[in-house]
Amino acid sequence: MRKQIIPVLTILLVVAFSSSAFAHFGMLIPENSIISPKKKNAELQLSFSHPFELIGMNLVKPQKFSVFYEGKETNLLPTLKENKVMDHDSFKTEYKFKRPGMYTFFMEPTPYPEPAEDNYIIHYTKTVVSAFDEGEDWNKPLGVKTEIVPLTRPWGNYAGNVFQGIVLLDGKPAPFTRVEVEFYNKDAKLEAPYECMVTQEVLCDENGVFTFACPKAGWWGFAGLNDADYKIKGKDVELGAVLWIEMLPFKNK
Ligand SMILES: [Cu+2]
Repeated sequence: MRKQIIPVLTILLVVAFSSSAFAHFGMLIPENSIISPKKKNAELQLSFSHPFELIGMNLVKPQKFSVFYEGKETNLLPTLKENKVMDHDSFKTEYKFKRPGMYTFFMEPTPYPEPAEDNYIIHYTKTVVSAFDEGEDWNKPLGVKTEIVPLTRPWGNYAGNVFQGIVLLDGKPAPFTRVEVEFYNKDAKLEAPYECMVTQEVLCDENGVFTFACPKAGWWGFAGLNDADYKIKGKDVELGAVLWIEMLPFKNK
């Protein structure tokens, strides 16, 4: 009996640790967070991935993918094209920014069954793009199930800046929410000195506010995680409020 149980347990543990060691993130990454009049088009990539370790998962067609501009939501689902990110199924689109201002892209994925955690994961994912250096009202919520509302302007930040946001769940601040933070290790040049440093963690305060200083230029993902008050097929559901921001370096003269 023992001899059989030990290998089975070992396999279970290996499976459990190998797939949950790094945090997964809904990813919505545009070519640039600031659009200049010289190049009005930008590609956006939609995926569900481990952004630092560059391990992909398959993303099925999202339930929702849209852009909010001046309070108006436009459905972009019909524009999605199949794509590969980190060798896994994902989507992309090409968006043309016609007018100045702030464009918030939003993806609500189809619930992802995660066998390692025996649950479902839904990451409500946002990113904000400023066209032609403009944008106002960047701290207005979209009004979705859960989201990060920025307290720091979500574009035009220097690497090293502090970023602050509020995690909302059902429109209300979610105190003491755990926020996982990860750097998108896009060109695979970085390695974490210890495995615990792949994903950084901060907690929201009693008002649902979190604070994080981004030490490096590039894309940073924040995922405020809460348990849903419902189940899917009898299993728990992890709700992620995910926001991606780009930190930029100074330019030399
Ligand atoms: Cu994962």
